[in-house]
Amino acid sequence: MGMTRQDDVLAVLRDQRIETPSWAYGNSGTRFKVFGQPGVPRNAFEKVADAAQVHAFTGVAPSVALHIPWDEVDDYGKLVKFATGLGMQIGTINANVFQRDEYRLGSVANPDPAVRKLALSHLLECVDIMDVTGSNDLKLWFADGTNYPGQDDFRARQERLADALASVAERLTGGQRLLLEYKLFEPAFYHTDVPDWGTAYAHCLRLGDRAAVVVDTGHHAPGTNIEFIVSLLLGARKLGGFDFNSRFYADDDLMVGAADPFQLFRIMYEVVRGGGLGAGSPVVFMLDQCHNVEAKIPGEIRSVMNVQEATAKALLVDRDALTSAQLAGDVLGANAVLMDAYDTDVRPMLADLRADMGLDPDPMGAYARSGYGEQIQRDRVGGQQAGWGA
Ligand code: PSV
Ligand code: MN
Repeated sequence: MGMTRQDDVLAVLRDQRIETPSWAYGNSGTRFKVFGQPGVPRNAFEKVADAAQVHAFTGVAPSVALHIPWDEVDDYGKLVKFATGLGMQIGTINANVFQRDEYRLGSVANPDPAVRKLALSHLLECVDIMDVTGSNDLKLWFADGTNYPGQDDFRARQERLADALASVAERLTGGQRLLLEYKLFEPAFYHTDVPDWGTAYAHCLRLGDRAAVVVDTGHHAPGTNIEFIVSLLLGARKLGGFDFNSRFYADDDLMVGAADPFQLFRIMYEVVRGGGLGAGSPVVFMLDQCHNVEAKIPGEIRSVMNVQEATAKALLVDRDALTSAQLAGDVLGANAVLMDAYDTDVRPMLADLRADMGLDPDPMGAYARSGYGEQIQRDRVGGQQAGWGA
C-alpha cells in the first residue's frame, strides 16, 4: 500500500520542532505579584534540565531559547555540553535591552548616544554568545517608545534604531539571522518604536536577507487578523518565526492555544498554506510564555501539545477541495472544508504518533507519573530561584 494522506500528515508532525523558552521555567507573575513555586530552577543549567523534560515527553522540543542576561553563565561552552548530554540544543538567543536603569528613555533609540552604545554592545555580545552556543537566531524586542506626545522625535528614533540594527546585521556570520519582534504597546504607552508588523517588515527589508520578522501572537490589538499577517509575511519571505502564547486582553503570555484554539488553527493553516512548515522552512516555532499560577513544566508540555493539535488540524485541511470551492465562489463550501478539519479530533492520531516515536501517548500523564516534579522540589532547596530579572 502507498502512503496515505494520514501518513504524510504524520511525517510532518514527527519532524515539527517547537522551541521552549528558558524563562517559562522560572518564576513569573504580573506587576502586582510574582508567585514563587517550589522546585523552580536557580540557573540556566536547571532551566535546560527542565526543558529536556518537555522534550522527553513530547519528542518535538529539543531546543531551548535563552534570554541574556537572565541566563548568563561564565562558560557557554559548558552549558552547551550540558545541554548536549541531555539531548538538547541551545536555540534562539534573546537580547534584553529593557531592564537597566539606563534604558528609562529607551535603548537603541535613546536620545543619549552613550546609552545607545551600551545597548548595541549588549546586542553584539549576544552574537558572541551565539557563536559559542551554535544558535542560529538573535531575537530582538525593543521596549523603546515614549509615554507622552512630544517626548522625543519619532523620525530620529527610527534612524537610531535602524543604525543599531544595521550594526548587528553586519556582525552576523554563516547562517545567523536577526529576528525582529514587534509589539503594539507596553511598556511605552504613547508610541512604540516597533509597534507592528509593517514597521518590523520595513526595517527587515532594509537589512536584507539576514533579517526577518517575529510574530508574537500576544502583541496585537484585540481583533487583529494575525493569520493574514502570517500569510503576507510568508509570501514576502520575511516570516522568521513565532513567539507563541495566548491572550485575552493584552500581552497575557498564557499558554498557546488555550484562549483561542481556533485562532491558532487559522494561523497554522496559513503556515501550511504558505510553505512555512517542513524541511527547509525558515520559520521557527517558539513559545514565549510565563506560567504564573500553573505548574511550569506541564504548562510547557500542554502548550507543545496545543501547537501539535493545531498543526495536525491545519495539515488535514483538504486543500484541493478548498481551492475548488474558492474558485467556484462557494463561500459556504469553502468555509465547511476549513471547519471540517478544525472539528476533527486529532488527539488519537497524535497519541499513535507518540507511541510510534517510542513515547508515552499521554505526555501530561507520563510527566506526572515520572516523579520529576517532586524530585526537583526536594533537590532545589536554597539558592536564588530564577525569575524576571534574575
Ligand atoms: C516582550 O513582551 C516579549 O514578548 C519579548 O519577546 C521578550 O523577549 C519576552 O517577551 C520576555 O518575556
Ligand atoms: Mn515575545
